[in-house]
Amino acid sequence: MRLSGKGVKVDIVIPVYNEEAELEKNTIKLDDFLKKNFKHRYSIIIANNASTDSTLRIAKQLSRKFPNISCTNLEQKGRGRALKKAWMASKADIVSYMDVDLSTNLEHFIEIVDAIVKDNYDLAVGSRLQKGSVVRRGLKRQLLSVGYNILLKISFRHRFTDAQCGFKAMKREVAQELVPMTRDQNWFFDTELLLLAERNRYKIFEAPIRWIERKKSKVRILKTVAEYLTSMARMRFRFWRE
Ligand SMILES: Nc1nc2c(ncn2[C@@H]2O[C@H](COP(=O)(O)OP(=O)(O)O)[C@@H](O)[C@H]2O)c(=O)[nH]1
Ligand SMILES: [Mg+2]
Repeated sequence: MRLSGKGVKVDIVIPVYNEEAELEKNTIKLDDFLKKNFKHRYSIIIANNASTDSTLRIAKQLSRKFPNISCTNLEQKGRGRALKKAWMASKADIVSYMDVDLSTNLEHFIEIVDAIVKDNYDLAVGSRLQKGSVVRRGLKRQLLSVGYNILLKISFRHRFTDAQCGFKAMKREVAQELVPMTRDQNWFFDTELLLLAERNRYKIFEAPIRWIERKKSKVRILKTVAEYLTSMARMRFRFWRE
């Protein structure tokens, strides 16, 4: 279904885990940016789980203070879990998310939402691995990301270039259909969602983005690589079976 340009509402989820240092500053920065530059109605939902610092307290304060900001909370860890909960509860026309460190230049948010509203794409996501992407990132993470996406391509022969970019938007009805098909509650959720989207013939727009990474990361590399490999194998078997 095509969205009509008028009266579109967008939900932007910010998944957070122990982000007391950046949460307030970056959420306000995002809200200010949207107030000035975004022509649709929007709401920012901070989706916390299992934080052991004052993230939840800060999220609650922000949601009391700013009309466009609210928060959700889950006891169990996992970024996928947080996104699923927030998206499935959404009543907006478009659901989206971005990492709290705002690694992706915010101008791209307008671009990916336009791709859905104006050009009728079903999903629109950022890519750090396309011609035209500008990426400042640690060498180790960049190599892992390239390696992972090559391996994925060999296994699934899909068209998208960056499965794991923390910057994605889609029609809510698409999320409503795809999210219940996903199994992962953690990082692989992003890959799973895009593979399922392509398999179900949804149109995916990829924007080459400007990505400047902060130094600290929540990703535990070895554990996550092992999780990706087993999840990939599981997904491959699932697609063969179906
Ligand atoms: N809700 C939730 N968010 C998480 C969890 N783990 C990481 N995040 C968030 O996911 C986003 C990306 O994390 P980051 O450490 O920047 O990952 P990187 O950019 O891939 O190194 C940040 O907004 C984190 O706070 C989690 O268990 N639950
Ligand atoms: Mg990051």
